[in-house]
Order: sequence, then structure tokens, then C-alpha cells
Amino acid sequence: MFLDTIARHSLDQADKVAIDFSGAIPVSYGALTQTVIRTGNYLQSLGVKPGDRVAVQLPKCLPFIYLHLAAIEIGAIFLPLNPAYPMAELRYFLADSAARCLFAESQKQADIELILLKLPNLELPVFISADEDWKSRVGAYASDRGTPLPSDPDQTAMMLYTSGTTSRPKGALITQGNLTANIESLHQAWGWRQDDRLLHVLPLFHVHGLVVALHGALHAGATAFLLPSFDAAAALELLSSGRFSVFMAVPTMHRRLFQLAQHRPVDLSHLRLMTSGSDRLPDDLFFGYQEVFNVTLLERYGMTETGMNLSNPLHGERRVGSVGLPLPGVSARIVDPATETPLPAGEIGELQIKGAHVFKGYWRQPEKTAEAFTDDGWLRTGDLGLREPDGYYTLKGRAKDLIITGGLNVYPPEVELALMDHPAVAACAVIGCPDAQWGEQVVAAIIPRADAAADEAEISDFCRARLAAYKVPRRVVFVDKLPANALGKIQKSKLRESLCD
Ligand code: MLC
Repeated sequence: MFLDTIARHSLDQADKVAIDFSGAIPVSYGALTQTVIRTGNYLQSLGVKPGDRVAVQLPKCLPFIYLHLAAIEIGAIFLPLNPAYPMAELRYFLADSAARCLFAESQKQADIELILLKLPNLELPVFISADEDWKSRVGAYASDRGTPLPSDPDQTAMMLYTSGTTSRPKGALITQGNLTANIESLHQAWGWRQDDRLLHVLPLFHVHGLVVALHGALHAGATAFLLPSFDAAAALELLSSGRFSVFMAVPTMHRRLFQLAQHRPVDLSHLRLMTSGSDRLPDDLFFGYQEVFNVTLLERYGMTETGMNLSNPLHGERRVGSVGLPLPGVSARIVDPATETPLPAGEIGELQIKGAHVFKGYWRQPEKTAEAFTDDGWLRTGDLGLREPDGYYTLKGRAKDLIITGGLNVYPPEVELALMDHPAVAACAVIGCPDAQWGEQVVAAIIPRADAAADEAEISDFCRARLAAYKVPRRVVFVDKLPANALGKIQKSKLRESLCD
């Protein structure tokens, strides 16, 4: 299991800094392992049992990391939740997951206690301060484990919510074996080294920041320096300092760094690996980075259900516009979306993935799990793409109507459902329009009710109370009708043509 590797580093290099969280005392591998075990014993003393969902809605902080590793270590299921979720969304995730335990910030206690009344499974709410001295909370618990749990690759380690194009968000179950397979293949592909120093600017509640970046560094026995949030100026100064060898970000972050340095180039070629993922890397940014930073970004492709699948090579051609080659242990194929028969190189179809890193299914959604896989076990990614004759893959859009903004996924039905609750909305459709900063921006087309009135600001405030800020439409357009096909299904491609510039 990947936690075993961290424990091994705590024996081989106990004093080496594992996590250097900005503003906090650096944490060595020895201290990390001890605190994780103490935290596991603390969780067990609260009553957390194997298989229990431990939800954590905290900002990026050290307690988040301890809880994450400890929950997995004691066989519980770690469930990270975006701190930006308003109460309505939080309540859905806690109810759907039937979480038994929740760690959240003290300042949310009063609001959360109100929703707890309707969450009978949530017996163990714990309110903490993100910057509290964690040692004083768990220091009294033993720093060794009597009988270590046998590691079980099929044991669910994490549950990560992903939204559906036709349903409410679903909890993707990621096993310990999935995490191990992923991290081992990334280590091989990206040549992680013990002397690597990662500058970590990503949120921790997603696969990108948690698995690819943080697990990557810890598995290697390297040092991760974490900033609490992304600040382009601070990140650029740190990257220029020569202290770091690895950096990972989403295109919106790369765009901000590029814009800062556009008129005063900075040589960052001392970094051995700078990756981009979670959204398509625009060509101008790929070339812009080469010009301004003397760096060729390495683009890779993953998803919550799988972790990483494809990557441009560490050595060899990093091809602009391409997500590269299958990672070690990953099988990929392009199939005809209608017949699901494999297509020859150069033809566009659905990308499907197989491998030990692919999740085991959605929480309590057997039919959605069945829909996600073909009969012979390939995961349907919903992404369209083609394979070049030399094996590189290029994505060509999405089969589903997913919007990606700032590297975060927004599913139109979630926003449409919220809009439909507004008394002035008779019908609506939500689309993504291209945006230079964010990749795409959320745009809503609304048919207003004849007898009610609402303006853009009111609709926006209404959504803000129900949805995390990044899902709130940046533009609301009132229309008389929505383009529909003969079956009455709204044609989003037509809407995009008429509403996007
Ligand atoms: C913030 N805002 C967003 C947004 N993030 N709007 C749209 N999309 C987003 N992603 C809103 C804020 O609410 C605010 O609105 C306004 O934009 C400006 O905020 P900001 O302070 O400038 O934004 P910031 O906090 O700096 O956030 C930008 C960001 C963040 C790029 C740092 O979005 C981010 O951390 N993205 C990374 C997401 C990620 O890790 N994805 C990985 C998924 S895993 P207002 O109106 O309130 O002012 C995955 C698998 C894989 O996909 O392959 O990796």
C-alpha cells in the first residue's frame, strides 16, 4: 500500500522534511508517520470503524493531511469536501455518503449543526481550527499501532464526488490498490526522486492536488512545500528561487503565471518537471511557457475515477495539443461511440481506459457503475479523442456536456436544477463558453415566466446561496425560446453557437 512507503521513509530518513507547509514548522517523515498513527488512534477512540466515511471539509492545512492519511490507515473511507460548498451542497454530500464523522471549521459550526438535525448517520461532528496545534489534540494517543491492519488492495480508501450529466453527484470509490497503482506508474513515468522538491499550490480536495502532487512527493520520500492557496506572484517568486524541482498546476494557474512574466521573462529551466492537467492546455500557453520560462510544459490526462491515464513523456517529445501516451500499466483505446468497436489510428471516437488504477464503482449506484463500464471492463471516459499513428493521444472534446472552469468540473444539470427552483425561471439551459482566463465560463440561458420578473443579479445571488461560487453562471441571458430538436431535447451546440462569442 502507498502508506507503507511513507512508513519506510520514516525509518530510512526520519529527519528528512516531508511536508513544509507555508508558515508552519516543517514536518519530517518521522514526525509525519507518528502523527498519522496518533491521529488514527484518535479517530478510533472517537468510534470511527473500518468502512466508515470520514468527511473532511477544511481549507488546505496540516490537519487535513493527517486526517487523510490516518483515515485510510485505519481502513476508513476518506471523503474530502470543497470548503466552498454552501450548506445545501454540504448536506447533500453528507446525506448521500451517510458519513459517520465530519471534520469542519469551527466558524461553520452553527450552520452545520442546523443541517445535522437531518443527518442521523452523522454521529461524530468535530469542529476544529485549521491552524490549531494538532499535536495537542492527538499527542496523548499512542504513536504506534498494536496490530497493523493488513493492507487490502480492495479496501476503499477514498470517496470523491463527481457530478453526473444526468444525475446528482456520485461518490467514486477509490481503493488502496488504485492509489498504489497510480502512484507507482507516475513514479516510473515522471522519474520522481528522493531529492525532489515540489511546490504545491493546488487544492487538496481533488485528485490533482491530493494524489498526483502530494502522494507523488510523499511516495518518493521527497519534500512538498505547500502554499495554502494559489497566489501567482508568490508562486512565481518561489519558482524563481531555484529551490524547487517539480511544479504542477491547472491551465488557469499557468495562464496567470505566464501573464505575470510575459514582459519580463524568467528562466525556470532548472525545474526538472512542470506539468499541466485537469483541463486542456491551450496551444498559446504551451508556446508562451517555452518563450517566457524556457520550459516545455508536460501535459497529462486524468479523471477522478482513475487518477492519471495518459502523459506526455518526461524524456522525448512533449507534443503540443496532445495528452501523450498511456502511462505504465494503463491500457487505452478509441472506440466508435455507437458500436464500441476499436477504431484505427486517426479516427475520432470515445476514449476508454483499463488498468489497476481504475476505480471500483460509484457509492450505492450499481446502475451508474454498470453504465460507466463496458461488458469487458473498459471505463467509458466520455471524452472524445484520437490516437496518432505513433501512439500519442489527442482529445477532441467531450461526449458529455461537462464544463471545465479553472480546472474544476461543472455539470450543467446541477446548475439547471438550482435555476429551476427560482420562481421566475420557466425553463433554462446551462452551457460553457470559451474564456481566455478560465478555459470556459458558465453561461445560463433562461426563459422567464410571464408573470414573474428577475434580473441577472438576482439570479446570480440566488445561485450563490445554493452552489459553490465557481458553478454560479458568470453570464445570464434571457431568451424567448431555447433551440430544441424534434424530441424536445435542448440542443446545447446550437445554444453555444448563438451565445458564445
Ligand atoms: C474561483 N472562481 C472560479 C473558480 N475558482 N470561477 C470559475 N471557476 C473556478 N474554478 C471564482 C471565485 O469564486 C471568485 O468569484 C472569482 O472566480 C475570482 O476568484 P479568484 O480568487 O481569482 O480565484 P482563485 O481563488 O484564485 O481560484 C482560481 C484557481 C482555482 C484557478 C486557483 O479555481 C483552483 O484552485 N483551481 C484548481 C482546481 C483543481 O484542482 N482541479 C483539479 C480537479 S482533479 P467571486 O464572484 O466570488 O469573486 C481532475 C483530475 C485531473 O480534474 O486530471 O487532474
